[in-house]
Amino acid sequence: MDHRMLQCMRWFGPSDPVSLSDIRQSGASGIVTALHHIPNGEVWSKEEIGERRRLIEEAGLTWAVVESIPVHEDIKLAAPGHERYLLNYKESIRNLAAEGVKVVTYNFMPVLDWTRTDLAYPYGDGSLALHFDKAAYMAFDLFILQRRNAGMSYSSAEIIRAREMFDGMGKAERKRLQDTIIAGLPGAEEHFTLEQFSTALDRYRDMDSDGLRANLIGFLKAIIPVAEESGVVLAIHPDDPPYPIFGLPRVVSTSDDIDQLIEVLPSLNNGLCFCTGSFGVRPDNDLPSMIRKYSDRIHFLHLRSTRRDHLGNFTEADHLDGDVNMPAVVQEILLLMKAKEVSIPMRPDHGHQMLDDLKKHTNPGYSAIGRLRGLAELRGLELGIATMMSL
Ligand code: DNO
Repeated sequence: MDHRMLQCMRWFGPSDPVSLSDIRQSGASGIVTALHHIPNGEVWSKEEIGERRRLIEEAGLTWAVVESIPVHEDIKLAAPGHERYLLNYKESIRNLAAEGVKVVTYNFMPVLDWTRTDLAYPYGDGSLALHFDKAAYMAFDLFILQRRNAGMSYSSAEIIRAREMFDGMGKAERKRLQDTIIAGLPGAEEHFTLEQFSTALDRYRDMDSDGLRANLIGFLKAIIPVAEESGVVLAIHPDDPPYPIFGLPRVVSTSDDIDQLIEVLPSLNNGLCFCTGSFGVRPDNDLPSMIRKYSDRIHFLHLRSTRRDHLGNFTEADHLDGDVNMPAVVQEILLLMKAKEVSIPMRPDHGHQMLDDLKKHTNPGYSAIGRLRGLAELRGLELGIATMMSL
């Protein structure tokens, strides 16, 4: 029997400008979605889950993966009273399992989900890409947010670069940068004003990565047994970008980070969302060997590539271009799916805003055509490799 990736697309729910029928035409059969309208920390009821599942199935698709049940900040901080949110999380998992949805993605990044500084970066071929400019990020941190002790996070050469960047920006550009960083990207359930953002960061003032890791382990110790009982696998999404920002601790950026989580909780329900775009920003993450190493706990795949430079900047590249060696990645995935006789859900992560979508209002990174291109390329790559290797 052939073991191919289960082709999925992310859908943000009924208000997504890309409809389920659009997704059906991309050739994907699985939907990746979340109940974004339920406030962070509250229970996802069986009724709400069932209603969403039916909507997806009526469109001829299946709800393959939850991305994400957000983890309440109080859990990440192990703040007094956070047990209530753990109970709610467990109940949401049981309810999802009862409705047949069994792969749950989440992340453990403090305060912000993924972060970029530019959502419309000219890619050079007429399309627009998502981009992270380290100097712009530092300019925001040092001169707009004016975070206390921010200067200690950077070298003097970096501070000079940030100053030049800041001085070269007009008022509107500064505002756009601020909104891009703290006003919330698709899937991030939080958005902040400058003041709220400072307050949110402040709560982590005394927490280092060991402290955050201990809280993640506390979360997993509470949730994994429930996942095991209900047949649900958890898939943690890596930090994006995979290095500390705003002085916040980071605990899911490298292979070493993952090893530490597995050591304490070896259960295979304690799994990964293997995001090649996030891990791939670090040259010390060897993606094919990580896929081999974690082969039995990769429950979900985000395939995307970035082009990085030595200054810490990165641009989201075409799916088969950039620094990620996608053929090597897909080959490893095919080998592992064959060996384990599984079919892992995959979505083309992000895509450029291109063609007709340039005229439309789209969710940054989640316009239809760019992702359709990504999916088509990845599907072809997979079929080509599988055929050549008789897999
Ligand atoms: C960005 C996404 C993230 C991801 C969450 C998972 O496009 O990869 O928003 O969904 O971090 O919890």
